[in-house]
Amino acid sequence: QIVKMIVKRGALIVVEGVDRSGKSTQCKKLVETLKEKGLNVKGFNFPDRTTAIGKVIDEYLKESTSLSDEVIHLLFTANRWEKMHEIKKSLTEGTTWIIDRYTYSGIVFSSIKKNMSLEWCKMPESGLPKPDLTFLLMVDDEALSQRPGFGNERYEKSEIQKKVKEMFSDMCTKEDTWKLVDANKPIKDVHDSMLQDILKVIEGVKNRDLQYF
Ligand code: DGP
Ligand code: NA
Ligand code: NA
Repeated sequence: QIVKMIVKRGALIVVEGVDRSGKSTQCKKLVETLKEKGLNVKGFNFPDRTTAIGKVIDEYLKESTSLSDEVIHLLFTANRWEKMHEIKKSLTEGTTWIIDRYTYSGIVFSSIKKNMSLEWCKMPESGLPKPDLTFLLMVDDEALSQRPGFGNERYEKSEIQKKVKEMFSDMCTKEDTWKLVDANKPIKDVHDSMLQDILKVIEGVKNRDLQYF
């Protein structure tokens, strides 16, 4: 008799939000907590600045290089594609991934630029795995102004962040796998609520196939 081992897949969880909304802090804590609970989990942050493409992106963000809007858009997407083989394999082997920024940042940060249509921006993302759950961390403008200031990277300007915030909010109301998170609350409260949602999703996706854009 052949006993077939069925490996339950891991969940693909994405955290989006404006700069300084606490994404990185929450991602780090979530990975720690899930590990403590004995779950297989990995944290990751896009853009991955360590690859050859990532180094060009890093220079672009630091404004030490300039590229056309189309070219940088495709590089950010390529930076996700170059990690995809590893992520997909790992998900099917049962590891949950918590990813700080993904396709949605790609679409939003590019499509707010002049002459960059939403449809064109979405095209190269087609075929990437769809997150099982996407959190949108939202912070009131007033609370945001109390947090440590912006750095001096290309997009760290209030008029850009305002447009980004509006477009993310709009996406969040339209997509049923998105969850709005009130990130004005203390770090621990935000963490606890995100954790509960993630645990439910990990349980729920076990026997469901990964979806693709
Ligand atoms: P982070 O390392 O998470 O702080 O991201 C760096 C910056 O890059 C941030 O301002 C958001 C922006 N960004 C992240 N992903 C993308 C993307 O896919 N496309 C574009 N145009 N910008 C992105
Ligand atoms: Na940032
Ligand atoms: Na546009």
